[in-house]
Amino acid sequence: MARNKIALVGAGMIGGTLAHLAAMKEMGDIVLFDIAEGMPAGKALDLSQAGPVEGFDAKLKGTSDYKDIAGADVVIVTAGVPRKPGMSRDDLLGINLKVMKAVGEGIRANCPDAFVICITNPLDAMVWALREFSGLPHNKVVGMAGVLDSARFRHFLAEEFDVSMEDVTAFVLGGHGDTMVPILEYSTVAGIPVPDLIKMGWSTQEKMDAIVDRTRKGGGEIVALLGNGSAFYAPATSAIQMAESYLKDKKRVLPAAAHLTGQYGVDDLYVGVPVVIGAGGVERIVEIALDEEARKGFQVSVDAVEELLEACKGLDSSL
Ligand code: TXD
Repeated sequence: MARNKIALVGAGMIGGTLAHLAAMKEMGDIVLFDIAEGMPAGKALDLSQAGPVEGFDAKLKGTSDYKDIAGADVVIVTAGVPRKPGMSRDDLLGINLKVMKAVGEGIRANCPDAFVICITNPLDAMVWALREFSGLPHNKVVGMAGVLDSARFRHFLAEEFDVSMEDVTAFVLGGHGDTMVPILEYSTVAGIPVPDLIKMGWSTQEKMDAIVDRTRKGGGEIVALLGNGSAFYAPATSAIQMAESYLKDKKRVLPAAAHLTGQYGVDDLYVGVPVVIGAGGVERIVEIALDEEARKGFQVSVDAVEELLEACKGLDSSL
């Protein structure tokens, strides 16, 4: 059986880390695509030279030609520019929208059967636009944010409870970062819900509130520390988990920005919800009953995504 092919569109900090992880896990042959001259080829060559030491067999290629992503099974998109001082939200939106258009057309022409994971910010709007420009079925295009947000939440909870990260599960809904809605009732340590752990005296509501707040601002905390750029290790590993679930038909239940068609009262919008990812792409959307507080929090996310989409439609008349 031929190896899988993984195309990474955007070979920057996350793209390079994705390539490293995918190679180490022998997920398939890897194409690093970027508009930056030489850089993707340099990363591909550097990573190839790690192969003999690590003992992985994966062909890596750097390119600026969309033809090289032909036949990719998975495409992970990080292409775009970060917000720079003096740049308005709409400036950023306009630039990254154009990037999504080029990437979407590249995917449509070269690998229309791929499973596509978008990471570029502002995530919930960019994944929607990428789906529109690529024309792929909605179940084959998802956004990565929830796995990262819940990983941050799980890390902080495991620290607070002083237990293994492996035994902590977290349930998050909604948009990336600020508008994330953690559901404590469904977040557990070895199956014990967080509210029960509070009753058991393991922590307090105040500490949980502080952890939720820190999780929401998790991206900003890292940006401030790095001083130049944003998080890349955890975002990359989160997207790899989603790609593996598709390639191995694992049917993992993971939070992702998925296209809703009435679930949670939302129609034709990408919002973060738990989904089942298997060989069919997004095979199922997990819809739970929300209490009043969660519903309100979720609505804030939905409103924020809708507002961004309106801005996108104003910037590109084909949307
Ligand atoms: O949870 C999440 N979704 C996120 C999202 C968590 C962290 C970071 N998040 C976003 O991912 C971040 O705001 C960015 O929009 C992306 C990628 O982050 P990264 O840190 O990898 O950014 P880089 O290092 O700037 O890489 C982006 C690359 C860079 O090499 C550019 O040359 C390239 O994108 N680029 C392009 N590639 C292909 N095609 C086009 N048009 C293009 N334009 C820029």
